[in-house]
Amino acid sequence: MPDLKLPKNFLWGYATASYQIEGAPHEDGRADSIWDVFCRTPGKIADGSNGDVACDSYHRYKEDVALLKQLGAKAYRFSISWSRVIPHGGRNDPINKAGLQYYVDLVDELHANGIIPMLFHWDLPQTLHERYGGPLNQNEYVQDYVRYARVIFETFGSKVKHWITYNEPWCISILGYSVGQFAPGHTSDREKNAIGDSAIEPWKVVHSLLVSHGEVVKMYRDEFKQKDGGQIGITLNGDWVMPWDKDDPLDVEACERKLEFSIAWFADPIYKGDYPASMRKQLGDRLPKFTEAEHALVKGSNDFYGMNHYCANYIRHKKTDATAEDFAGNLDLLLEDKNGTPVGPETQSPWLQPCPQGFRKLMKWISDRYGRPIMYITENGTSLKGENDMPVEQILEDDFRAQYFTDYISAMAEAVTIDHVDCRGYMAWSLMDNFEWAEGYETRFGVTYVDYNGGQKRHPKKSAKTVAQLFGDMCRE
Ligand code: GBH
Repeated sequence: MPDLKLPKNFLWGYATASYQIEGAPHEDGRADSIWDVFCRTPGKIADGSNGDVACDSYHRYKEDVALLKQLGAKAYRFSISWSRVIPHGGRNDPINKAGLQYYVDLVDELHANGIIPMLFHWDLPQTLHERYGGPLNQNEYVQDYVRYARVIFETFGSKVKHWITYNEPWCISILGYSVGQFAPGHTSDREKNAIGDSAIEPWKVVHSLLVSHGEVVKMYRDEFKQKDGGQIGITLNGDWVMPWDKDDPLDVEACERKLEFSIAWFADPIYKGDYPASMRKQLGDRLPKFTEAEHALVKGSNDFYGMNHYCANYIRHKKTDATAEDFAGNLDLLLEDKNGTPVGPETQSPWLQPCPQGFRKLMKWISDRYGRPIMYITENGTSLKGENDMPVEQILEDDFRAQYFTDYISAMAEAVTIDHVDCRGYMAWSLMDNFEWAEGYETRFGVTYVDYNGGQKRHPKKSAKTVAQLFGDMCRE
């Protein structure tokens, strides 16, 4: 075991997201986001729940900042709810002072700690969705997003040194507009929707997100960066891939294609200036083209790469020529190999099987492909099979999660010390149990147990101690 050292100032901490923790969706002038509406659709959320109360962090943010400090965290990655700040979202809609104040108070409470806000973690103002289809209408959407970002940058100034424009555009696009598992629940891989054409929605949505990311980064660099001294980037999700049959060159190829469809779809335009050739080959004209102006905006638009990472999957090539729909629905993703050997132990999340070495490999893949960018791990964590049904005393002894963090954080430190990946921070998902989207409250991801029926009390689990210990030991100079 090599001596895994990380710099003393390595920024480690925890991540959350607005809709998953805040509650109070209609307090102080906030209007619906697409998630408020989606949760009201029968059958969409496993336990029929929603984010109406969640962890009540809207009222308990002081307690939660105290919790972060108690856990030793140096950084907090949270997200700002667009619907709180500009309830109807649009560039001509009024700013909601009370909603904005919540984040001002939160940031003030965090003061010395690393403050990493995200502008958008899936909760698009419902009005924008109804008005023009949100990101399906690039021209309208980009202008509204830029104005929202301007309001935020003007408010927070130099207090924030790391901004993130988007969380996981893959999920926004594929799960929201193709598979329909997430808000707004479009299923363009199977049906024609009222807005947009069938099977082109996901590719259009991403084009809008990338261009709006580029516009916001340009604005930040032109008008704020110098005086505020901050950095800005986007966060992408991505799991590691292994060939179903390592002796089948087609499976090996499919692995690379899978990474291109899930990561390079965004990172290639940002670091290299265009979508990957494999996507163009397969999607043809469905994949939008960058105009010269868009190209100039998007290429080079990252001060750092935000990486969310959870697991690995076995990948098997399609027998016939795959179509856009196959990839949109992510059907080439398989969890078991031929002998039925799972890639890792089961968790509560059907998509999540731990494979720590995959983390190191993917960090290196990203670092190599994009010229060794500065990276921050902006989410990493696990659920635990059956956790929600265990007695509290057992939940607090979450050895499985503690082991996950030990293995994954070590794998990251290997990527840094051995592979020389320029990763400068790590945020575990999540500070506390919270609303796990379509899985409701049945799946817990926190290092802190939240007693939803017991006055919302927060009880740190064993894994919280493990994470602090790991970084305490490693962050030496
Ligand atoms: C993150 O997304 C989110 O940012 C966070 O809000 C969430 O709570 C956390 O992870 C835990 O889920 O089998 O093709 O449908 C998770 C990343 C990537 C997980 C896509 C689900 C679906 C794969 N997601 N994945 S598929």
